Amino acid sequence: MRTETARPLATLMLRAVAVLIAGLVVLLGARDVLAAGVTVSAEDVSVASGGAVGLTLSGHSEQAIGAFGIDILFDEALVTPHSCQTAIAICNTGAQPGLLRLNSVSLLGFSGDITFATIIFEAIGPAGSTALIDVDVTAISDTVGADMMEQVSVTDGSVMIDGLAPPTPPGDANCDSTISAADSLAVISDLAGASEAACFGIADVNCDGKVNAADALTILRSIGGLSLDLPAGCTAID
Ligand SMILES: [Ca+2]
Ligand SMILES: [Ca+2]
Repeated sequence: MRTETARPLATLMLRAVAVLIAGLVVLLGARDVLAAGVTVSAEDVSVASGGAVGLTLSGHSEQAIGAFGIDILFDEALVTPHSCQTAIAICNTGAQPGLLRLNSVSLLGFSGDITFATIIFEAIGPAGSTALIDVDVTAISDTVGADMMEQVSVTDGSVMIDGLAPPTPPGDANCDSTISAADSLAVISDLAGASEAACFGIADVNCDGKVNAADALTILRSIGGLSLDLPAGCTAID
């Protein structure tokens, strides 16, 4: 009889240990998921020397992000930021040489798939060089201010400079390597939905973070040699 009682007891104990181990595995797994809870990734893009290219910084977070600071470091001898398009942050393209700074705060927060910013870089380095785009999350918290740094996983990006295609300077909305009235028309036509401008993304020539009719006007005024009202750090197109 003692043996028959001891066997079910041993079985119960084994089952309890198995449940405990399973629980630990689930907990450890949950911690790993939490550890990779926020992703911030820069693209790898390529552009001809002398041209401009949009590089998007995007990511994902299940938990709402209430505030963040992101530094983007790059070799200023190879690339220079022309403008920065973002709907959720203040973007300073001229924080320091080789440094672009994004800062944001939101009471409601950002979650799900997030586009932090699209930066228009001009490739000023020689063909064959590659500029590392170093992403550094300097601060991040949830909507009540709790730190989320331990959840962040960052992927750096790069701008590969090649000589394969003719360069497309900022404002060259139709990608024909020259700035002309055709670019102004291309922007307006795209906005109206009449035809798509192949390089619409690099047409934010007044550096206000969006491409609209004001950019079409700025292109025309630039061509005509007329005065421009550009914010500090926004270089006029040639
Ligand atoms: Ca053009
Ligand atoms: Ca603009």
